[in-house]
Amino acid sequence: LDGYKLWLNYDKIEDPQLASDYSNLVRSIYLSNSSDILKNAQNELGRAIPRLLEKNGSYTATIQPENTLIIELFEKLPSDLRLQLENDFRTTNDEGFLIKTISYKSNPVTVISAKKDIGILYGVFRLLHLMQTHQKLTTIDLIDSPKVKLRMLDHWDNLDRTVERGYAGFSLWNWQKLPGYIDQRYIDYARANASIGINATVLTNVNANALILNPMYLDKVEALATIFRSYGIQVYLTARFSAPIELGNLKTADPLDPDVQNWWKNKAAEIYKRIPDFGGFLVKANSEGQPGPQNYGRNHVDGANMMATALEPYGGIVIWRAFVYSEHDDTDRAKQAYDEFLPYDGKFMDNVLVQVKNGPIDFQPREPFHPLFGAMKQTPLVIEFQITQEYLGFSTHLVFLPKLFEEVLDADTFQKGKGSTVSKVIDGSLYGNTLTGMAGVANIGTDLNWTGHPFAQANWYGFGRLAWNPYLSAETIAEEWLKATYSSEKAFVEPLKKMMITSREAVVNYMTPLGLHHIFDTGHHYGPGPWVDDLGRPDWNPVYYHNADYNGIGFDRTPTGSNATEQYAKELETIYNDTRKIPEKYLLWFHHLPWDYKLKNGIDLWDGLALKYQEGVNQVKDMITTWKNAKPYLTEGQFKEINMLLQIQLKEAEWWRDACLLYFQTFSQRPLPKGVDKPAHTLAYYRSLKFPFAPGIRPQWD
Ligand code: BDP
Repeated sequence: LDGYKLWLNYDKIEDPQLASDYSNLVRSIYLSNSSDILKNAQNELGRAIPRLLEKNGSYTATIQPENTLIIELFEKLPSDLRLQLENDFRTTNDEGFLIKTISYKSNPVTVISAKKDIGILYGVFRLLHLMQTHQKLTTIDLIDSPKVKLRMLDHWDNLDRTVERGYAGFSLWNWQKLPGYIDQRYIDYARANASIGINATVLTNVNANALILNPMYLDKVEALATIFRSYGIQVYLTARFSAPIELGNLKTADPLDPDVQNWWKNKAAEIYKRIPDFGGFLVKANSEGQPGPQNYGRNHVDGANMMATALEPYGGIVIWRAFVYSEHDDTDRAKQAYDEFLPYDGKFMDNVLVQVKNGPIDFQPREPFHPLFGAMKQTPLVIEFQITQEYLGFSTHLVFLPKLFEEVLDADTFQKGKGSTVSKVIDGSLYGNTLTGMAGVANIGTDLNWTGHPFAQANWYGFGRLAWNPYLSAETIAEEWLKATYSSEKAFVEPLKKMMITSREAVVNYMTPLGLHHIFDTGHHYGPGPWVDDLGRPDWNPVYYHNADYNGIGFDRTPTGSNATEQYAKELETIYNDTRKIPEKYLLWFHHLPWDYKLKNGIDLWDGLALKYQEGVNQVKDMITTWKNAKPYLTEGQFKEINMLLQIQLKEAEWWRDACLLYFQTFSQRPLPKGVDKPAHTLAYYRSLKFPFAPGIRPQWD
């Protein structure tokens, strides 16, 4: 009831036909449990079957003709089963699996098989998901393999257990009680991740503390790694570039200094002695005040390759972030990462990946895709999404993020001709790289329901599913999640699915319609602050991004302005430069336009903007109605919790609309069009609102 079980509810199957079909399927199970991962597969079956079917499955010690479900590695299957499956296994990879009904000694049997233990665990989770979502399973034929190698959660967790941009309580990692005390939450976290195929976790914040690399903390990391390993999850840490100074008493962290290089080599040896399958380092360097190679006159390649050299003997990797924008550079911030990193293409070692945020600014409700995707051809790029809702209403607003992720993944970069989508860059198919990855900044904390908003669980779930298969549609994911979490009733699922899908456009509309961006209040990013103009750096100020004046609004990124459009392939550059061709969702991202500019529907920009804000508010009202109609399928508690959250979302959507329109109106000097509600307060009132204790703020931010 409290949401702790996530999508692994395993509610009783009420439909008698389905229940009897499933009972037949688990009447006689063979499952080898010769490793920790396989034991966890068995545990999961043992947990789920009694709940789904109110009876235990029965198990045999060896494979028998009477078995109805055989779960075993491909190479250990009896030869007549192997023969029937051989072909299928040509297309699965090391983490893939197959669930297939075939025959064994003239009896029908369902086989879950894989090349490696982890595939078996994934296969078991998938079978349970199919039951939980009431799929017909009398004959199954399902082969699935992940398309991306690193499916990774980035935790922005600090050692004091605060979480940067975290809105779901404190950090799950109880550093003080580790390694002695193993919280059941670590296990349930790993189960949830394994159930959707997440196989990597970065435990610590990118704004890193060097202490995590000290032996005392490494003992604790080792304890977590031991649990996560048995669910196929590798542990990574963020590495503070200046750690050799802070921990090693060296005078420098210069990547070309032999003592520094040795320090990292020894550190790697020390870590791998404890954690032989340690994943590697995630590094934020020379970005927002973090130390990096540039402090010593070196560049990102020098820094990344130095660490990669230390990790390479153990098969470890470096994930180097491209989230850079300099305070000394007055180039459009949206252009800086591309300008800085493109010249490094081909210069990184083979065990380096560059991690690029989905858009060129910073996890906005909507951004065009980052121009490095497709452009950086010889360097594997990890795409970084933000699952935690820093700029999308924290964990108060219901926003289904897979819709946003899908938009980015489906975007065509045109960098190798038509059809060069971001997905193909990420899964390696466009340029043939084998090291591939997708990272999501986690939205998970100590809240009972893990993610603060119950529907934010869908964003964790959806991220995992898309990391597994970037070609899945947001609709499919919404449906899977709704069924696994709430109910498989069509009359419930259909309207709720629609609500989830629209929720992303709603937040864009009531916060930053038509390509507006970064107009959030300072530091915490809670609520609107389009008027803010007094921060230390121009590119931290909302006025820098919207450029509203008496003439109009928007950021000119065409050749008459910053010319950021030149960083995209010709095909897109032409479209983005042309107000008649550009999709209106990106209009003010790329163009500064007069208030009376005519939108495609013939109305003036000012009116259109105001109507978009209103549309966002209306969409939240519709979400509330949908939720009310779903009441028969919900417990009182479930209904109430989300109803309260939606009411706050509505209030905040109205706040956004009113505050932004009143402010922009001081420039447009035009009345609100018909259909837009009158603001509840004055602009002075909205500007006076202050939130010194808004959650998730980073400690080092003033
Ligand atoms: C921004 C966040 C900041 C992060 C930074 C990053 O406001 O807290 O440290 O991104 O990704 O979105 O490094």
